[in-house]
Amino acid sequence: MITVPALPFDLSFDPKTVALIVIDMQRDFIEPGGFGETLGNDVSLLAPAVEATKGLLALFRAHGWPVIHTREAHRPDLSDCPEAKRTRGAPHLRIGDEGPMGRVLIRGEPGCQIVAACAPVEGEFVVDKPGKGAFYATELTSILADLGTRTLVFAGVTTEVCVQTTMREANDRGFECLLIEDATESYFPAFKAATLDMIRAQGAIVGWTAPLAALSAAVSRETAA
Ligand code: TIU
Repeated sequence: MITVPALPFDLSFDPKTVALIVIDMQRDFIEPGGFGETLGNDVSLLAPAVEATKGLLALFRAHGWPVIHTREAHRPDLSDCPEAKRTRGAPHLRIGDEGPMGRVLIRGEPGCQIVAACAPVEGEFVVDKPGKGAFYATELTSILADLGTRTLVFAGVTTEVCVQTTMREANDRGFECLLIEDATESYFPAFKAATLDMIRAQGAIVGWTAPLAALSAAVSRETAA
């Protein structure tokens, strides 16, 4: 077992049943000209999550533990994008519109791709999801059942939207969830802080949080033993 000094208390997991899920580290959210910016956000606020996510990916790859990437990605005909989502807010580009990185949040378009530093490698799962939660209308449930996953380690963007939604879905399905604090960011720093608090409140009501360094050190201690 690996025991991570986390909040609100230590989390122990069996490395045979752990998986990493990296939520929506896409150009559309992280780079200028994409969906995040068209919603009026300062996308540079998400940049710090890239380095820690890269480190987390390296840790999982070094141990051969499963990695799942998600993308918020709609079909080109928008048949999986309800009007309630497409017409939300007053962006200058809506989902499906042609922008500087191709059609916004559409499968296969340049903006929809995961940023190069966190790109999937051979053997990793990539799940395209039409919603905020990664379990809704995707194959994630069966992927995790096949892997025998019990503990999910989370990274990605944005903390209070797709990351938190997916953590709550995972918690309802019986997974233990650990969010890596420096591998997630929000366009609203106060929302990130509040989300971390909400997740671990009431005795880990949704899950645990810890910095990457705490997980890495715990893994090194156990694998050296
Ligand atoms: N707008 C925002 O903060 N996030 C999203 O729309 N999607 C994700 O979080 N991936």
